[in-house]
Amino acid sequence: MTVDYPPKPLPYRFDNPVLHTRSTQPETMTASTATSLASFHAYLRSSKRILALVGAGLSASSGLPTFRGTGGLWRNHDAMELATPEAFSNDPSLVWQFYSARRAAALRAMPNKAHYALAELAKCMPEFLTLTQNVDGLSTRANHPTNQLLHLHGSLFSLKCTSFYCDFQEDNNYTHPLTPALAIASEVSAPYTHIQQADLPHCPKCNTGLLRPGVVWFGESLPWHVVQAADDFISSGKVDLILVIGTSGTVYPAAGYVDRIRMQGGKVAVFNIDIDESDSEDELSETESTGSYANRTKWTFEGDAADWVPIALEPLVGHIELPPDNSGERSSLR
Ligand code: BJW
Ligand code: ZN
Repeated sequence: MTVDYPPKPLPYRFDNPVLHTRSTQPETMTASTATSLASFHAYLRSSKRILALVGAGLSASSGLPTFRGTGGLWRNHDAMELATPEAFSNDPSLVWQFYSARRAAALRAMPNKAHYALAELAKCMPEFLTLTQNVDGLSTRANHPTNQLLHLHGSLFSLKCTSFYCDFQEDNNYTHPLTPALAIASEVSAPYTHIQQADLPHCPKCNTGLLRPGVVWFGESLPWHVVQAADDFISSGKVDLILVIGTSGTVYPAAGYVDRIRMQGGKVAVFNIDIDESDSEDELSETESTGSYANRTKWTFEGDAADWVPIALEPLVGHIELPPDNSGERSSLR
């Protein structure tokens, strides 16, 4: 069975109170936020090279849970504890059900306005690159140019053989469920049932190896060519600005890109539903009335990234609307 396109909206999308309780809606912007936005816009217009580091918060308003904090549990298991090679080797049935459920949820989710705003920025600015930690495929479905999008942590829709002797890897596999037995993992509320190893996905090349999701787990190296491409971009000229969108910035090496850009003299803009004190304290006060950004090294935009990112990028990308049939690019899923 394959998932239908356009995907059907999830019943809980957009009305999950957890996703929006702390959102500062841009329409209720304070005067100081408006001034801060003006100075950000001025700096954005002057920026020649921009990097975005994005995390799970980018896809939160598309209905996909984040890893840490509320929503970071899957059937009472900490998502972080399932995202390890040890968890997979101890209980491949449990870990495959976790990933099968996430594949199904990602296929049903729709890109939001922030995915589209970043895709538009890439189209109008060749020296813009998005480093995504997300594995959900939503940036690709928002038609983000693929040569300006690096997947640091792989993809839910890539598969790899676990056999030491086999090099099988498949990208862009959107089949759901991958085996009949994994159909039970489509609904989060379904009771957990153990699946025999023989009924989990197996390698079509060697016919013996168990397949695993093509994502990067803790303790594993990030794909070499992806790290290399990010390094090439950073070392080929000063990056004026890094947009840090919906990430807790706790996982390395991804989180390290922010300091690397700062050390080059680049400025930082943080988009997060939860801006902590350490994020906002080093925002220098500026000549607010003139919107000058000269002394400022950081901007913080507290609220839903899906609201804020399109507003922040508007001077370069124009007004972002969701496409009428917001199922993402079907062609990118084939
Ligand atoms: C919103 C919002 C809304 C909510 N709008 N915002 C240096 C120092 C210390 C440790 C290390 C180090 N270097 C390497 C390590 C070890 C380790 C690591 O970083 N550990 C830390 C936990 C300390 N790193 C690794 O192991 C990495 N490999 C590596 O470095 O290899 C070399 C090496 C090997 C061995 C030893 C040493 C070095 C690999 C890391 C792989 C991470 N993989 C995962 C799972 C991917 C597969 C899957 O999806 O299942 O990637 S873990 C998970 O965390 C996932 C995410 O991509 C990643 C980051 O999470 P993210 O996206 O930031 O999500 P959250 O939930 O943390 O945050 C969401 C944010 O959004 C929050 O801030 C919310 O407030 C916000 N938000 N709603 C805006 N609507
Ligand atoms: Zn194999």
